[in-house]
Amino acid sequence: MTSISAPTQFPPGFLWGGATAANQVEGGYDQGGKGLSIQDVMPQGIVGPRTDGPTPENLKLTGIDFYHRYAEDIALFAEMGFSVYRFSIAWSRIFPGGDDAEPNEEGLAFYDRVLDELERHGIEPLITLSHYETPLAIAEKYDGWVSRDVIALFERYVRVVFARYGHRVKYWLTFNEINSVIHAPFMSGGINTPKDELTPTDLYQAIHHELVASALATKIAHETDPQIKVGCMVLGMPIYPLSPDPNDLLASMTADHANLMFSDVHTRGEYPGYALRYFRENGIELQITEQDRELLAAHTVDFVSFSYYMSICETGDPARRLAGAGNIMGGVPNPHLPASEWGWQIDPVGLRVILNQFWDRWGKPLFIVENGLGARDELVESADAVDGFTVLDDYRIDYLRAHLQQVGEAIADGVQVLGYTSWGPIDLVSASTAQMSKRYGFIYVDRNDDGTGTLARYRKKSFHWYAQVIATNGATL
Ligand code: BGP
Repeated sequence: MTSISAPTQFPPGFLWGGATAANQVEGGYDQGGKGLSIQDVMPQGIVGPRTDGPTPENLKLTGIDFYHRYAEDIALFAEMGFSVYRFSIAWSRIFPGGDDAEPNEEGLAFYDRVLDELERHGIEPLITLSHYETPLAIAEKYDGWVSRDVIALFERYVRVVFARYGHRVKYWLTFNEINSVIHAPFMSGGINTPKDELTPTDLYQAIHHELVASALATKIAHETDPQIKVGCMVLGMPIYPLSPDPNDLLASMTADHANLMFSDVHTRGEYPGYALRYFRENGIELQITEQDRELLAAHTVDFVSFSYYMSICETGDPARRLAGAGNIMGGVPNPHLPASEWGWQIDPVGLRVILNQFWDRWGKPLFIVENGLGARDELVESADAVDGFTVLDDYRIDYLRAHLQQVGEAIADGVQVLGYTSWGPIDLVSASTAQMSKRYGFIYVDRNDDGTGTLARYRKKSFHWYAQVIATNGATL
């Protein structure tokens, strides 16, 4: 008999680690035969306009030089005891022009080396096929996912990737935060048409193409090896009603539907009724073929993964619907929660809530593949530190501990959670601001917003804390 007050146990084999994206760490934007990706023309992140070509102030062009320092960085992850590392393959390293007839061998060889290094340290890879880094040529020639042709181009890429790595990588994600395309069509969907000129039909047609491509990738993965597990990846964020007014609840439910639709299709294989109603009432007429329907129905995902940073509120009262500062998803600020410097409201309990909701709704294993606190860090000299310098980031430890405790609570609620990869275990270039100063890492990287810095790595206080959490499988939380 187990005691009711027994401390939460993370299950044996729970995967602990961290997550990055190629465009935010690799650099080497023009090396190894890589073509340009949309990130190479986004020097100001999602807030600013794109440029015609790469410009020197774009920090992503050089990133944190993971392209050359991957072995050193993976060794540091291993030192923390990572059992999983989530990273993305830059599509434009494999198909530099987007629609090339043949893949770029140098690009493929780079990820062979990364996988070799992970294998040496016994770290399980978790690969994102597309993390906000559509080849620029696909954005410019095809308007990104608006064009049905992009499904075939993605298929070409995915077939090459599974043929090459499918035998050694068990966990895969298709599109990073697929639902974010609603808010950031260029970054998320490679859609070149400016957001305010994009018709709702084109936007949802692009979404439909991504959903079909995701099902196709799942099919190819399972054909490659039935042991492979494929997950969808959504930006997870509880949307609370601002008050008990039923109209606020209705507004939050409706806003939530816009996000839930993506995993509903991924897990159930068809569009839910509320989505069909939304299409009807907004004059959205989608081209959906019989083959599309069959693919969606037959190739649902094995698990659902999501990022979790914050929650927001919604209200049915337009006068109270203010924009959330620095929050790409909009919404109304919650008066009960503190916020990070960038306006992201900190809500550990919301993570337990969303884990329960997702588990109840889909009954699929869940994987938290991003979570963390973006903060400004100060590197200080320390005689005790192995590197001579460190960051005393108790604020980050507090944030992560509070969130992980809620993961433990959700596990105690009966939710099946496969693992947890914190976002940016090593400082990297921020997606929203395109700067270095919004840091998430356990490892500090000496690089500044103006591009200066030695790129040297330093263990922060949180590095040792996370190592301890992993070593005890969460018992020290
Ligand atoms: C998610 C993205 C990541 C990452 C993270 C933190 O939306 O999947 O790529 O960057 O958010 O965001 P930011 O870097 O803007 O703080």
